[in-house]
Amino acid sequence: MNAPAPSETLRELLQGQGPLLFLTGAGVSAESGLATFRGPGGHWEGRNPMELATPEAFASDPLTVWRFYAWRREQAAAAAPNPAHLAIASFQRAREDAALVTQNVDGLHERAGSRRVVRLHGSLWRLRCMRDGEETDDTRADLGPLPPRCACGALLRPGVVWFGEPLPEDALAEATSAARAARVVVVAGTSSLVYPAAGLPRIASDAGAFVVEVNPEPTPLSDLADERIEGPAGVVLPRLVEAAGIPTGRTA
Ligand code: BJW
Repeated sequence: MNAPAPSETLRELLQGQGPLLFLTGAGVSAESGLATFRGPGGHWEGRNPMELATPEAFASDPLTVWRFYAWRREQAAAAAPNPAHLAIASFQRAREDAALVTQNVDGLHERAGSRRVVRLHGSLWRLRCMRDGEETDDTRADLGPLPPRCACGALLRPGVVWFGEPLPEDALAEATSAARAARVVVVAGTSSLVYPAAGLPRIASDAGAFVVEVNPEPTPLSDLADERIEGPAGVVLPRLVEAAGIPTGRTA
């Protein structure tokens, strides 16, 4: 797949020192076979995921919402990290000052080897008790009868952030400070429609960062971006990492 090469300005910035921020969305996992939210194939049993990813949907029909998330867990467990995830992990290994903020809940960045992942929208692999809010890790392939229940008898819910819910305070604070500090921000695979995540590149840009958008399609961020690289993240991100002089382990 063809994609434009990074500009000379961007190559120099990538080779230089100074904090860099990757901000990722569902498009980064598309080449692992996971559907994006707003793209083709995003519907589940004919339903729009945006109608299921709400506290209201869960309150009125926890079983259906849980069936959707059990399916998402299965899909994510069966998927493997792709060259985009691996490239970011290589960059972070080589450069201590590279931050990764993701809206994804699939765990593929972690499985690619990224050790420092700021998760803005939670994780498919965390469960939260509806009675006391306590969260636990749970990577079981089979959750048993749905909807799952806590040992205390209360309903469990997925440990993700739905529309209208606040983002985890510490993650949002960390992401905002990484945006303010960044010299370069690489925004990959997000429609840049969902706030507050979509506001981070503006914060970075206002603080002087060079903003790069990696996406086959234009988004509301495109006009603000200093550089747009139209192409799939799995092709473009390894090239950016190579442009920085960091080996990605790729042979082609
Ligand atoms: C490729 C590719 C390839 C394809 N390579 N690219 C300010 C203004 C307006 C509204 C708001 C605002 N502030 C807050 C709001 C409200 C709301 C919001 O943003 N609404 C907008 C939609 C208008 N935000 C919220 O409600 C947030 N909460 C909040 O603000 O709380 C405030 C509060 C404070 C105090 C008390 C109470 C409240 C919460 C947002 C939660 C979002 N949750 C979801 C579900 C997570 C769980 C789950 O996964 O099921 O997060 S919704 C969904 O959208 C998911 C995603 O993380 C998120 C973003 O989607 P993403 O990743 O961008 O995916 P897509 O599908 O949209 O785009 C994919 C892109 O990839 C496309 O561009 C493709 O072209 C591209 N692509 N293949 C590279 N190979």
